Amino acid sequence: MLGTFRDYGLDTDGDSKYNFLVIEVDVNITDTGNYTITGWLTDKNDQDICYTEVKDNLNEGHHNLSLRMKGEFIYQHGIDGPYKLGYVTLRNDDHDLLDNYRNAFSTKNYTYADFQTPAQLDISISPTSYNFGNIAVGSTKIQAFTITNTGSVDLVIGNLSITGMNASEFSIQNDNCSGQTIAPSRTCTVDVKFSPTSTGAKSATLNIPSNDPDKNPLSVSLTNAEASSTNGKSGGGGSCFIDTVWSFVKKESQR
Ligand SMILES: [Ca+2]
Ligand SMILES: [Ca+2]
Repeated sequence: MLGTFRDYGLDTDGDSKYNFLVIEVDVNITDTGNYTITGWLTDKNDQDICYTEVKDNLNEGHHNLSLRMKGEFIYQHGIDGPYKLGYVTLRNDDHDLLDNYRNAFSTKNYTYADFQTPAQLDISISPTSYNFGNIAVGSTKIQAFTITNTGSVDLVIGNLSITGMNASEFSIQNDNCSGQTIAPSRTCTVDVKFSPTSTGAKSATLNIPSNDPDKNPLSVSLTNAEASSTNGKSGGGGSCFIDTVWSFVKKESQR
């Protein structure tokens, strides 16, 4: 049977923000076995925040188990406490419902900002695109790019690559980024070399895969002077985006 409850905030990484709201549950067991306690956390208006469970093999007698509610969920919910254990259940190995309570417990008066800010995965690069300008056939130009971890957790970078129409005329050099783990606010650098083998508009894309879910891969446009002047002429003062799409459509239709 479920007994009394207590709560406290638990900071596991020393940044003074609670990684967990822990609700301790006293439980009285009459038969030794495996048990699961599941708790649903709600705000004071009965809106769900998250749920968690704790499983353990318990001997007959009194025990104290901890439900660890993830702090990030509480922060994201954005409502100050007190929070409530809106529903809690005790089940055995056969999933039989042995005990349950609604609105079992109300926590202390936390504010949501007491809890952990969600981890942010953010990659950025400078420059965000590059035009190598007018490079004669047979000569080369090298441009450096700096990748920065602008998030709050480690950025894991995969293998950089160059793809696109003229990929073979661009190459990656001095790659200090591929396969590296970049700490927050830290940077890595990579060079891209452009060596045109013929005249005309050239374009390719530098691809940077990483664990940033909304920019994977991060794409950097690589062009030369002819590529940009082609786009400029065909547009007649229209938007660059439409010019680019139109020249792409034309190239596709010529195939
Ligand atoms: Ca913390
Ligand atoms: Ca991101």
